[in-house]
Amino acid sequence: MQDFRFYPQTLTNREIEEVYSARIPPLHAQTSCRCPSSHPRVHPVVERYCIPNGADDTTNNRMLRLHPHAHPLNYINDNDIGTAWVSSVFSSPEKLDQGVSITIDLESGQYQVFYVILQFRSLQPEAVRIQRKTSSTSAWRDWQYLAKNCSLFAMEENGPLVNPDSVNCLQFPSDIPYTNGNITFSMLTPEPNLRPGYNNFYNSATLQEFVRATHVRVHLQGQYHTRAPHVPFRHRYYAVNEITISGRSESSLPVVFIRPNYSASPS
Ligand SMILES: [Ca+2]
Repeated sequence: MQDFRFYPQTLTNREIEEVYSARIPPLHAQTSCRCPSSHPRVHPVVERYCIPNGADDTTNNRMLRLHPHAHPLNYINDNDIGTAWVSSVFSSPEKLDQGVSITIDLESGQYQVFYVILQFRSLQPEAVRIQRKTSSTSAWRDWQYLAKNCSLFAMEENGPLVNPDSVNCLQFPSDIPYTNGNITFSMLTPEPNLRPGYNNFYNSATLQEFVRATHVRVHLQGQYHTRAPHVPFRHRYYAVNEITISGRSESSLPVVFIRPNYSASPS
């Protein structure tokens, strides 16, 4: 005999899983979903679009989830280079010098991180400070400084890396593009100085400790070009297409792209 039950309404996939497994699946909150009832499904690959139920991924019958001029923070990590987070416009060069911090929670615990890549749509900041935490309760530790003039941080340009966990300030190249530039911090090979022990990673406990992180914080300060006279203040904002953090958990060998949680202050 089968045990048949009838319900006046269709159960959702989530409810079916709860009934059969007695387990509540983890909830993934999407505060900016807003897919219309005609296109109720978030596109599985390009999350900025909604598509009808039953439609193939390749359908042209799709709608933007948000207004085309919306630039929410989750666009900074939606794996879509066509979307960007945009900060508010800074009212003065002084406010721009104070900058903005983007905090990244790697969520699933501690990772060995090998790259942090920032892809900008706007004019680039003149100074970037990258920090890490190795647990939710530990203090922030400096990881890398990058700047047009490292004197801003009272550091020398491209200073030597004496130890595997030394921190220096990398000077930005002179040919910074107006748009679509990117900043890459490579933990092991921060050119032009290679990190001591980079080619002997598994035998350097200090270096293995140096790449560990549960949280990453990126502080952007100042901006190229907008200090010049007659530049309209409305150009004083940051727009970031993607922040990519590449690393791996210590129990798994392949390098993965981490999909973390972000927050920004001030936005
Ligand atoms: Ca994006």
